[in-house]
Amino acid sequence: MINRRGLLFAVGSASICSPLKILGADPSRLLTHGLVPHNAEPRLNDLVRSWITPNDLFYVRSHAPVPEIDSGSFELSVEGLVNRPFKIRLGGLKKSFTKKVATATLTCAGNRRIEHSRVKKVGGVPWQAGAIGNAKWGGCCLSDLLRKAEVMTEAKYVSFESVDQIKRPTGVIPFGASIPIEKAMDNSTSMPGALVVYEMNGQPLPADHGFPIRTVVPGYIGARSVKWLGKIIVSDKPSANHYVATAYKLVTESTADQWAAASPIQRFVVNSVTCLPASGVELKIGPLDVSGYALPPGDPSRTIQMVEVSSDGGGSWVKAKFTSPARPFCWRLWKTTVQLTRQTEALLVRATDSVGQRQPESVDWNLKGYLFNAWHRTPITIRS
Ligand SMILES: Nc1nc2c(c(=O)[nH]1)N[C@H]1C(S)=C(S)[C@@H](COP(=O)(O)O)O[C@H]1N2
Ligand SMILES: [Mo]
Repeated sequence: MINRRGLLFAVGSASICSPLKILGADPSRLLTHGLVPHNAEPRLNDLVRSWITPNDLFYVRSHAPVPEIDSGSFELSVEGLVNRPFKIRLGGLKKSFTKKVATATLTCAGNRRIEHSRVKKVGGVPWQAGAIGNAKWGGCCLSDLLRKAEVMTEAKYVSFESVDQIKRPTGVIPFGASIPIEKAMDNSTSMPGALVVYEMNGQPLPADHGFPIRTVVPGYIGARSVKWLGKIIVSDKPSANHYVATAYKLVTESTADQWAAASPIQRFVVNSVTCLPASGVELKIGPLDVSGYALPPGDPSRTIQMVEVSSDGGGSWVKAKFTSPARPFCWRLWKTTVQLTRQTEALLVRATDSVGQRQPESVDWNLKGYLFNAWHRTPITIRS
């Protein structure tokens, strides 16, 4: 499929038929799973180049077309179990609340789904390992907005509602999420529990990433970071939105009982991926430079402590060096050199966090292919 910027690489089965709009991400630099709604991820060799992911290389996951919003008149509403509900424009948000810039990794719960599908086929966007990125998010602390609104004592959850329009078999719905009130109000560390964001890496939030306003919830799966945010609703219950009540749960069968019994996924899990070399390449016997990313679990007290790579199927492991800091909620880039032998069939990588929790060798299959964090395997061929 050709567009005016050159070749598009369609890696999914999604058909690409709509005219292209450049909306922040650069489709010519991304593997495109679909254009409307836009779903795309960077190639792993591009992704591993910098600790901060440039906006045009940041994965995009949208369930509907980007809504058209006039940022001058657009109002964010804070409502529900609060004494003083209010509405605020982008200008007001910038003026009335202290600006906070925080670095946090965003990752889709479906990252690495394509590997999950090899165990047994799953539906959904067939993500490789690029549905992850690390950005400097600029905005204000959700807790500051909630304090201004005066949260009532009955409050247990804070829900986010978007203004996008997602077509579902049951009708058109907005995207939604909710987080516990403790997470929403958390201001205990240098990292706020949640941010109301209007800047990404020093730029106004690109349209694809939620312009003019989105939430970013450090440590939680990407689905809790709601783009094109229209409402913040304080409640005594979690959101009834489809993306909280049904999707983003770990189930093995689509039965009403299973959906009801499972709780919504919130935190992401410890993970690591080899980005270089690419999967399937032909290489010579001898030393090989390897690099990639590792993600701590979304727990404020944990960071990445160790990354190990094996070129002999897990018989021996080489410890990688880190090229970025150990921080909660942020990925950590690593590199090392391994020896390839005639027997090498693949590279394996596994990460361990600061309390000694190691990535599992394999994971239980789930229907939607979420939270895949088995040891990452890069098959290679030895040149004879
Ligand atoms: N309004 C809205 N917010 C959304 C989504 C969406 O489709 N609509 N997708 C969610 C999902 S599943 C992910 S992984 C992240 C992706 O954020 P990004 O596109 O900025 O990378 O946004 C989340 N927020
Ligand atoms: Mo996602």
